[in-house]
Amino acid sequence: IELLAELRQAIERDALQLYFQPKIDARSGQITAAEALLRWNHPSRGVISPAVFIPIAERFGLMRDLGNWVIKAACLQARSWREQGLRMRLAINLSAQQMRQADIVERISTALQENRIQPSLLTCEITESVAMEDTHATQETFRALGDLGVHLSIDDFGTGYSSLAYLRQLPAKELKIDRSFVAEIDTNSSALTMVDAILRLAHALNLRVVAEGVERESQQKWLVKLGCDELQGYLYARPMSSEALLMWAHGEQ
Ligand code: G
Ligand code: G
Ligand code: NA
Ligand code: MN
Repeated sequence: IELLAELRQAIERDALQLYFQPKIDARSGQITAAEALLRWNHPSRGVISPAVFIPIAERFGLMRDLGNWVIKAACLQARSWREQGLRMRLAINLSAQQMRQADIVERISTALQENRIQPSLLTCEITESVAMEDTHATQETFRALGDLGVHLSIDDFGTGYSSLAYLRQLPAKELKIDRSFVAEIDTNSSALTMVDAILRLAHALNLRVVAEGVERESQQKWLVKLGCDELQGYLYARPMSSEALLMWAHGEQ
């Protein structure tokens, strides 16, 4: 298909872009991290969502090149920010296939070294459903990333089927509460109960908790009251270009 050939070209020609969305400390309001989110500005179709083209890349063998491009570009950006005086964690998303990619940890390790970034300053976000996959390759990657010193984050938490025993074994540092719970936290008491339960569980396991998709002050109020550690969403900032994030961060702090 046409889109596939164009995506291949876009990777080769660096025609992709990373946008970044901050995570905010719930107490201080300071930026703690920037999550890299991939964007493809197609010459005629406009901006295409990764929700559309990542599944295509996975299906047709392009995910490896695409994922490696993201890893390099994100680390390069983190270095550039550091040189401009902006220090914060960097977060990237890893797909199911990337977790099974044999040299994924080596790729990440190399990109960090080349840009002199400490592994502990990188967070890899992996969705709950992928994290719970007990294929040998996925679990091996989990362990090796933990050994490298990279922080692991369980993304979209609450939508999969975690067993508590399993969750306890994962070398994760962070858990992100899925947007669907946050969306209803201020209007639906069962969503509130879920978020409260997730926070208690996560804190008992020594995980930091990020709420994603925060759009309203009433949601923020509940999340702070329940003890959520970090917040992310349109209420604070939409995903934006690296230049915009630099300006935003300097304005905030
Ligand atoms: O940013 P947006 O809402 O368009 O993202 C849509 C989906 O694509 C989200 O699930 C997000 O996690 C995923 N995504 C965005 N960027 C990347 C990336 O660089 N790698 C992977 N694997 N997934 C990404
Ligand atoms: O799956 P993941 O959590 O990585 O997806 C991140 C996606 O969520 C990005 O595509 C981003 O554009 C989107 N997003 C970020 N903040 C908000 C928000 O406050 N509301 C909604 N609806 N989407 C958001
Ligand atoms: Na994410
Ligand atoms: Mn998420």
